[in-house]
Amino acid sequence: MIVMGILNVTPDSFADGGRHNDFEAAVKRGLEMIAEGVDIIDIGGESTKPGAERVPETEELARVIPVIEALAKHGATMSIDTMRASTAKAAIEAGAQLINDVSGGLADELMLVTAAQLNVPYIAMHWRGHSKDMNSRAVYGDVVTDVISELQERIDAALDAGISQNNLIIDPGIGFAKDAHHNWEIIDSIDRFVAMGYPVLVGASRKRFLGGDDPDQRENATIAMTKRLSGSGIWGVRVHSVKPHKEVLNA
Ligand code: PMM
Repeated sequence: MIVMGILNVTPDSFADGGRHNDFEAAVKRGLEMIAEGVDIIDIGGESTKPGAERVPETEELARVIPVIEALAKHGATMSIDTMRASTAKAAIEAGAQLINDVSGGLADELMLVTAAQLNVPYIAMHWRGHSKDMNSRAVYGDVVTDVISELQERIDAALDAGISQNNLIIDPGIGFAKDAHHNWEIIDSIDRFVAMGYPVLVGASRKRFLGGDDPDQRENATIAMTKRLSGSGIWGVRVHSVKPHKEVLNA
């Protein structure tokens, strides 16, 4: 199972916001993750925490592109965490190898066709709308069935746009338009997502449903989550700390 390390070059992400917000700090953290054995570094320039406002494209590019260029020189494998086709394209050209789109192609109508043209792996996450008001969209009949059918629609749209089956990765979108109960139901039924036939990425790291008010204090629960998921057939976990996850997976 792969470990994707989170590198948010943002002032306001919920767990690491402000920690790697300048070029030097971001590159330093990226190099640390490489030393810790990270498989993919996920670089983002726009916070998606509940309530977050959008960041202009120029600002997003200014945050992520220099960091991607610098880490590419060190041989890093990187994904670009963006909802914008233009940012995805610039990031791939700067040296990133995968696109991680939390909106699954819904936020930018050019995203799917751009990912198809770039011919790189594309992570489609389950999403119901921008962070500003996503909590009000956490209404489901049966959450697992509904998320699977909405993800299937995104898979179909991605394939229609020309993304190859081999390049598609899916993600149930833990914490996106979902309350704690929804998140746990998805974790408990992760085998149903694996059965959809695509590699599955899970991003539970330090999210609120793991308990407590301080994201840093959710680290032990995050490591336990990785261990719990390790036998489930998922492709990878997206996490803030890398070393403990590598250790628990090798234990
Ligand atoms: N969660 C966040 C951001 N990007 N991408 C994927 N594929 N899956 C996730 O669960 C996910 C994501 C939440 O914000 P963070 O970057 O501060 O963890």
